[in-house]
Amino acid sequence: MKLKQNFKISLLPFLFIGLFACEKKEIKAQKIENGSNSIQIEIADKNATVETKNLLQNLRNLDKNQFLFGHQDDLAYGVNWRYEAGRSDVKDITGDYPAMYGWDLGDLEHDSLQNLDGVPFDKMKEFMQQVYERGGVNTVSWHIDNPLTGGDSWDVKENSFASILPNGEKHDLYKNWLDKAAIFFNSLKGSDGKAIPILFRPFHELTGDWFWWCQNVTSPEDYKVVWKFTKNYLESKGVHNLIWVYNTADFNTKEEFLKYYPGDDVVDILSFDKYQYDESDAFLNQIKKQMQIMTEIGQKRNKPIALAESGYEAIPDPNWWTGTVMPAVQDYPITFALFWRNHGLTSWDNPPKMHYYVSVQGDVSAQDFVKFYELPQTVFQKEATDLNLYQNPNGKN
Ligand code: BMA
Repeated sequence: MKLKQNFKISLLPFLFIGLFACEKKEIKAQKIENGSNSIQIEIADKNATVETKNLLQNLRNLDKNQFLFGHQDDLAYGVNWRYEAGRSDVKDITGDYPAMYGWDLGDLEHDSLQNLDGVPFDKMKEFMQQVYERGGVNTVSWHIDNPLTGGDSWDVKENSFASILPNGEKHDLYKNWLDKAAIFFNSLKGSDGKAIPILFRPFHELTGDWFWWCQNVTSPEDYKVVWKFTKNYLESKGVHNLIWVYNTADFNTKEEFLKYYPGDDVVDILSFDKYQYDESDAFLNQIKKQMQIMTEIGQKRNKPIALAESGYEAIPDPNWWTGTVMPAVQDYPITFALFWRNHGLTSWDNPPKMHYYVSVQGDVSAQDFVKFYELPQTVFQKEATDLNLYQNPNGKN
């Protein structure tokens, strides 16, 4: 649409916001129309709760041009604050919360009161409840310590993964750790008394070489056995609120992406993680290739796809959100894209540096993040609430 030349400049921003809002509404209306006749998917857990099944189906039904925007630890802390009720770096800058919230269980295995990044587990539960109450989505990863060495997730010792196999020397310890996860998952209840559905992404970034479950120290067979064991074991403990998310780091071919894939019957969503590290085009070129590969696999197997983690530390590029993230994902039907945590100044680097992945006020990328928020493709909390992600897309329940 061509705008009149003499249109009052001061009104232009309002017109644009209005146009975006209309476009957003149109896409949503299409989505709801498509909802009833869209492809049904089978959830991996045959006894999954109704809300968990509904969530998966609603993610599947999301308009292929739209995706949920997610942020790790969003409600717990931001670049310049820690534990202020209701605060969020995303909300500070856009006026809206993310639609998806990432949390990590690292250190739950030791009965620690807080996770590896200092988030108290009781607070995490409260945040997850708040998210569920307003119709947002929670996703969980687990930087689980190395059961063989007692080191952390990054302790890449040979045979660590094999040690948790059903006949392995650390299998009982692993079961003990899963018991704690089961208690945690079973304790997540909304004010309606229903279990809060969680997208669970265990043993993530498996094609990397930095975790004790990665491909350099783990065989595909062992990975698949442990995945299935983990799922069965949690289900045997009454956990039925999980959507199982398969996740890789880099890959170049379909075969590489699927080498450790434990099977269509035990996985609900396909995903990979990808970060930008420098100004070159490498990130954009590679992520598009990977998106294309994952899209084809997802279509063939009828699995929703996602960018489970991404980011560019401290976002030095003023147009990163609309100039790189959107070109990276807009041609592919991803259901969500989650950006990593806004820690702020690190204590573990010398000299300390800024470690955060969503723009804050005053950043060179701040305006662009607001533009990204306003795009019809990006779904934040207000829109997610309207989508009723926990209700039956066909109108029942
Ligand atoms: C990494 C960094 C670490 C953090 C870990 C797990 O990317 O953010 O500081 O401990 O993720 O959350």
